[in-house]
Amino acid sequence: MAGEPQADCLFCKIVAGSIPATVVGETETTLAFRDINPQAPTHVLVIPRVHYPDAASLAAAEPAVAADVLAEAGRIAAEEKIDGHGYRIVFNTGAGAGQTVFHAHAHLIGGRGLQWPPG
Ligand code: IU
Repeated sequence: MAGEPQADCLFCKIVAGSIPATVVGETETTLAFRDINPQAPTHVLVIPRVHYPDAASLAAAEPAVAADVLAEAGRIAAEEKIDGHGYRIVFNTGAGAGQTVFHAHAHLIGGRGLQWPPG
């Protein structure tokens, strides 16, 4: 069923607590934790607790939860004090764009200068 945990999904396992993560934020609908391979001084992943393969499918099915993911990313940016210099919220979508984990997630990246366009 849409949104149900998937047995083979790494991020569903992090939500369930069966794989550890350095959690920096928890809400009823989201979980935020530090990326294990950080690309910047702050690199946090904000994920919905429900399983959808990417941000667009999450937003189509459960728009309020997609909004929660964005709001939580903003809250953590302020908490990490990266909001003053600017930060980026990225949803890689599809293998061709670098998506490797097919459970919707926002990358919150900041704490250093960021180039545009991204690679
Ligand atoms: P991507 O947009 O799907 O490529 O992002 C997946 C991210 O998940 C990537 O930055 C990984 O470093 C990160 N990650 C993690 O934080 N913990 C893990 O156990 C695994 C991947 I596997």
